[in-house]
Amino acid sequence: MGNKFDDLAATIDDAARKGDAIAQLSEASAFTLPQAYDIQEKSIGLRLARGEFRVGMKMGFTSRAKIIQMGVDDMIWGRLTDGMLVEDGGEISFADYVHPRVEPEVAYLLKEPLEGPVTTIQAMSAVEAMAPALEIIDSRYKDFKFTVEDVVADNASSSGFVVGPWCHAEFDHSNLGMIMEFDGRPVQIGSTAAILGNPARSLAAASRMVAEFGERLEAGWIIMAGGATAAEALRPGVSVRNSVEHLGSVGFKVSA
Ligand code: OOG
Ligand code: MG
Repeated sequence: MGNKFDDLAATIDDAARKGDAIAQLSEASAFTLPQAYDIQEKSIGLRLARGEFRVGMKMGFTSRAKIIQMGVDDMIWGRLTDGMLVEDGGEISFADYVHPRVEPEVAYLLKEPLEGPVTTIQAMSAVEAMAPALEIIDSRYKDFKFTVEDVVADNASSSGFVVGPWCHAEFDHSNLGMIMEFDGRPVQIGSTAAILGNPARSLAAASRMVAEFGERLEAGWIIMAGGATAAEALRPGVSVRNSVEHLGSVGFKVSA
């Protein structure tokens, strides 16, 4: 039945569900970036068909630290569903993942839709609130290595996201210090300034980038601005916390 992209979407969805590493999809036959977003849409479609619903989107490679760590120099985005949401203070099971990593982020909650190219001011006027956040990324590819097309097809490595307390965002949050701790020990220290100089720029970029694929950011959606620092490998038993200046903190635990 399905065409080649349906098959690739099913392969990546299976790998995510089973927590099994697979070879990069493009090794078998190359596809373009627009085709990679098509595979992503189809694989998320399989999650939606199982009853999950769309709750937002995530930006990737919005900081130098992430670009350098992963060797991919293009901003990318992925789709977030309710099935990926991990409760603040909650626990995840290491066995559900392939080789999970975590990175400190901030998240925006939209009160109005955002469509097409917008300025950062326009983007911020659609924001209800912002929050400290953590993203759990888990590439389905062996050794966490990929091309830009492969990582886009793999929903930009999204696996889980944790959002802390929401607060109003009508203040200059372009340079807030952030500390990510493992068991109370700092493992990454950064600033929201690492995210395109101001995470509001990531939100504006999100609106522009999804429009290229016929989407808009919807009211009620959560937008993850992208990792401010390199990601850290998770391990069983670790407690993770991201504290952001003025915003408070968010955390979760990996079960032993
Ligand atoms: C791709 C996802 C990048 C970010 O915040 O930059 C990302 C990856 O690093 O596996 O989520
Ligand atoms: Mg991220």
